[in-house]
Amino acid sequence: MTRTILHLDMDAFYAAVEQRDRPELVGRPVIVGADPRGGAGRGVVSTASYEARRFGVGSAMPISKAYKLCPQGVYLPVDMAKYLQASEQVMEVLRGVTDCVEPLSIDEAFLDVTGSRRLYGDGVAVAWRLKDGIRAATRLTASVGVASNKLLAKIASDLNKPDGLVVVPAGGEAEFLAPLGVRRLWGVGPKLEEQLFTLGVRTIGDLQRLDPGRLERRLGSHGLDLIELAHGRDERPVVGEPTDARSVGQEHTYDKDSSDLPRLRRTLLELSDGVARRLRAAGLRGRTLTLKYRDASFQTVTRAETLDAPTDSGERVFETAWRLFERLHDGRSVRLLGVSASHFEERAQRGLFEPEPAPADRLRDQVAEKFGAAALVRASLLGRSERRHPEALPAQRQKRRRPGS
Ligand code: TTP
Ligand code: MG
Repeated sequence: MTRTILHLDMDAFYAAVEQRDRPELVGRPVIVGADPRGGAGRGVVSTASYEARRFGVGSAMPISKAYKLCPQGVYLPVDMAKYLQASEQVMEVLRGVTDCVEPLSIDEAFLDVTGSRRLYGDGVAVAWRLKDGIRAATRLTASVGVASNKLLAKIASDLNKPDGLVVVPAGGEAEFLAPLGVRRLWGVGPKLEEQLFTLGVRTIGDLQRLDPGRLERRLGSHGLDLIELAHGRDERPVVGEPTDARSVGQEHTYDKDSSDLPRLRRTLLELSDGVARRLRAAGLRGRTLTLKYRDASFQTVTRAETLDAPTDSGERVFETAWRLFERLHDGRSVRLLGVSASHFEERAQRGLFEPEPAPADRLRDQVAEKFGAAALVRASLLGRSERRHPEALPAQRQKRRRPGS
């Protein structure tokens, strides 16, 4: 079956984040990297906005040279924490359409969306979904290439930057590549490009027409690989991130940092329920529960507690998460909360005298299975008006009985 591979790359990433956060910089040449010190600065350019690129400024250029080309530019230091946060949000959007996401750097990734077609439509539909999702989450633009393999997807994403979307029709790979320069191909740097020039090869089309034997004599087996690529043949798989089988977790990033205690508590309740539901679905119980807490200054702390008996109960997970939270929280604004469970035991090992899942948990699973997780919301997660109509609640929260109390 033809695969559908996407390559997504953010536009002028560091500079775009800076322009987003300082609207007065929109439309101006912005250069992120070292301090130019009036032309005497050391270090190199990390990236330049598209406005600055018109002056010839680009990544990896000495900052002194950039200053010569564009003295009127706005020069900014690298603010890594900010770019990492945006990167994390982008990758979260990508993981929303498939588990098969292979990040290549802070601002780009491959996705294999072959299996997402039924849910989200063809590659183009998924590409739009990602671009829109990224814009909504980060107010940044991304360029996407859609193709049948990695080589073509990556070339395509670069062809219509910024805010591009380029599709390579399946079966049209060689034709698509033919007019492009050989430097576009994987592994062709300035040296190899020079060697190919001496053979009269400038475009990928020239390479397609070259006698393979001749190229093999010149470049060895690498020559044959090159011809494969020139025809648009590339079987490399997208290597998804290993799903961490050692823990089951869920986290939530607030759109706006929050110090609203009832809201933070509701989030923890929701996360705890989600984690417990996933444990039960996998037939696992976790002995260690971990809380992840990130404040507005991007400081992240995790705190864990090991229980005397492993659990898959939403109540237990929440009790523990809340206890850990109360010990940490001092009224700061919170950016992200996460709950995870680890140190698993399989449910089959449930001891003779250990309790079955609480009836409320069992009912929650049945409803979630039938209507989706969102159908089932705890009373304390609902707003007032909803609470006045309890018939809308498929399951009522059971009064908590603490063991031993
Ligand atoms: P790129 O994706 O190569 O560049 P870009 O996103 O700035 O611009 P575009 O993709 O639209 O052409 O790199 C992503 C970020 O990585 C970039 O914003 C800054 C950083 N970077 C460096 O710090 N040094 C470098 O030499 C390069 C190439 C990138
Ligand atoms: Mg980029």
